[in-house]
Amino acid sequence: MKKILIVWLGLVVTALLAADNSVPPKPYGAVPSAAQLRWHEDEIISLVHFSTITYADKEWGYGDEPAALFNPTEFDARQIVKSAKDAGVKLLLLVTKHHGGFCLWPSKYNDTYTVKNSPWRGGKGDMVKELVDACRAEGLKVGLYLSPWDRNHKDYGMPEYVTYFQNQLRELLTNYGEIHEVWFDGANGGDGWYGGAKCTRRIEAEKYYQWDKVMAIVRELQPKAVCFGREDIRWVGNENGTAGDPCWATMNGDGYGNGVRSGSVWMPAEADFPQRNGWFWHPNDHTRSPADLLGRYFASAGRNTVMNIGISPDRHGLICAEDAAALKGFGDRVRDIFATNLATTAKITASNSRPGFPPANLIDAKPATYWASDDDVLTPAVTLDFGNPVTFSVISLREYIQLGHRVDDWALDTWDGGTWKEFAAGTCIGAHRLWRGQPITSGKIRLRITKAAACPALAQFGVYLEPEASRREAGKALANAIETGLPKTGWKVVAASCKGDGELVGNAIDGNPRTLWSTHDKEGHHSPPQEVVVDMGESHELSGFLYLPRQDSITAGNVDRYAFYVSADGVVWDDAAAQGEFGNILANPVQQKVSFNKPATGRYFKFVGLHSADARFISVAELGVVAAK
Ligand code: FUL
Repeated sequence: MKKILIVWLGLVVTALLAADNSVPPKPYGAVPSAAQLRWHEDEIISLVHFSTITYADKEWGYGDEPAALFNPTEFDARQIVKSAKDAGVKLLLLVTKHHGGFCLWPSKYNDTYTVKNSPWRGGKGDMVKELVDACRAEGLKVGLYLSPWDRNHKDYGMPEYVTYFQNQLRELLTNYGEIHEVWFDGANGGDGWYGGAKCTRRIEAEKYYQWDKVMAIVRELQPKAVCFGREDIRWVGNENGTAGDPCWATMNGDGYGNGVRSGSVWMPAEADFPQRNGWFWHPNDHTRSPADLLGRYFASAGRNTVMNIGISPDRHGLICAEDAAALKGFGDRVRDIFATNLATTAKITASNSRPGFPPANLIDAKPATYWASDDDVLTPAVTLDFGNPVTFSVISLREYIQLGHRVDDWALDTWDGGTWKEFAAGTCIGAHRLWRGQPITSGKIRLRITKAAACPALAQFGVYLEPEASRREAGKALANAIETGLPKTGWKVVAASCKGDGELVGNAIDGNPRTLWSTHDKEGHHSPPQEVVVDMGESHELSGFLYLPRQDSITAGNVDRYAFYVSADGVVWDDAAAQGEFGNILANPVQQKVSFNKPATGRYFKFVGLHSADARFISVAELGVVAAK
């Protein structure tokens, strides 16, 4: 009897399967791993930069900033995590050790330069643990950034350091529970303190760290983690949070940038940028407004990348009120825009659907269901019929990326009662593609896939109306804040080591950030050091100076080491009022603001570009000075 029942049940199941003739499309090209898929879903993540250099006003530590500086008396991990969560952040990446080498956890491999050696929590604290615990309590995933470059370590450049680096990675990936992202920065080798040697150490980054071993540690200890900078996730190529359009998730091997259509590996881009000008907190820095962050969200998460906002605790160990408010303001705007998907009220039809993959899957709010066309239908269309006209200004499209990047081109139309009118068109969709425009009113919206490499498979077609107040703010271009400092009226260049083609040296003080002084002329390039002397017309008491690198997306000539002098008569020059490094200026070419240790008074200043990254010449978009209060 039991046997008969089993046979009968078997027949019923077979019959049911035969009736469901739905066959999913075959994947096209490279597809994401499970870990990459989870990362795509996070959409907004955040890097936290905090170290001894928060107290030394630097972007890159030289490696000799005393551990005794590190004493955030009000440090509150929960406040930091909550501020990020208010912005909609799903994963928080902690910079456990930046290039300066100071470790935020009491590493057993380092007795000289960690939180153990600082006054914070009496040398008994573990900041990585506190932040990880706070993330878990607030429901955020955790990622860890460990800088390969270490300007503190005496062995940097030698095999011993690689062992140290790998030991630390093992320690971090063992002691702090589940980690979802491991971040390796690309800045590597150069000058540093190196245990007191104070020298330059160059390494061959691809070979030196033994990446195969490093990756084996990551895979062994944290199989759910994606790795930024190697194999899984690539850098988008700038630090302003904007992806190219298109920005494909596929690549041909490691690298960075906007991807390669039909590349052989799935290695999507992360678009990182600091919420302030720099990655570390600096006094009197600017914070980006909610509207600015929202613009970057559309240009990153809305272009098939993950948005990574860099947040930075201040010297108290807190996200300052201004930054916390901007993060929340941004999160509120995103939540408001996407609160109501108007598409769910429409009748949805498709020009073609394969059995089992109806267009209704596009508006069911389930990322796991999708609409797909028959294999031989590469340019299908989907129509939303609202019955009555609706007003919208944002469209959200998502491919079912488990099946790869299938769509090349698409277009959107509205129905004016008699004909269809195209209002938007684009290329890559991928994990998420957002269109943001002026409000449009129509009773029908149509999505046309106009080119695809394989039959399209889409998980979402969303339609939203951005609140008027938020839309009005959007007009502001995404620009980095530029300070002018003291007015430059009456300023004159009185000497320059090279005036540049056509006496361009005046461009350095013309108040126009778009014009440049570069030290090349008919004779060719003039390599650093190069200097300019400016007469300000009258004497001022100064607290610092401003250097604006070129803002034309080219980094050639950007000064990365400087000296700045102030003089009463332009003849006698005392010691430099400031001398140092513009850390990270290549990746993040924003205005540099340097504060003097003590005010300097004079009518003349001299700016010396001691070194530039490409070492052939220097360039300056603008110089300025800040008056002492
Ligand atoms: C860069 C680093 O050099 C910066 O200091 C920062 O950590 C950023 C996230 O990556 O390239």
